[in-house]
Amino acid sequence: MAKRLSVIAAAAVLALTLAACGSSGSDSGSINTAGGITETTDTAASELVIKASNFQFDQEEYVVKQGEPVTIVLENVQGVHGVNIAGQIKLVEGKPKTVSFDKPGEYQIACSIPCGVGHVKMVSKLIVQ
Ligand SMILES: [Cu+2]
Repeated sequence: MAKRLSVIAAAAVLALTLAACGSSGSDSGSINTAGGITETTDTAASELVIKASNFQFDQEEYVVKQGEPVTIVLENVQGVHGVNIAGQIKLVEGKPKTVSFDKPGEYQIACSIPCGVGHVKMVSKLIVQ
């Protein structure tokens, strides 16, 4: 009986998870995230290319302008890495994201894919001016 109940519970959790996924995949317009980063579909955006290798990003600091849409592109020069900006924007190679930053400040860029022994050292800074 206990086993049967846990199967039902697992099915319920799965159903909830799938429902949540289905409702969050909006690609049109802007999505406001909690910390002042807005995801946008603006086609006039400039490009910020972040190159990743084992185990670092190609710059310690990347600078963008407040309020200007920028398409963040990840290029894996060596290894397989991902980009996580302050836990708010995550992207991988081949799937750039266009965002704008609502206010000046600094955000941490970290690797989002456990890539090996140097993974935790893969940290850079994004400065919004
Ligand atoms: Cu990595």
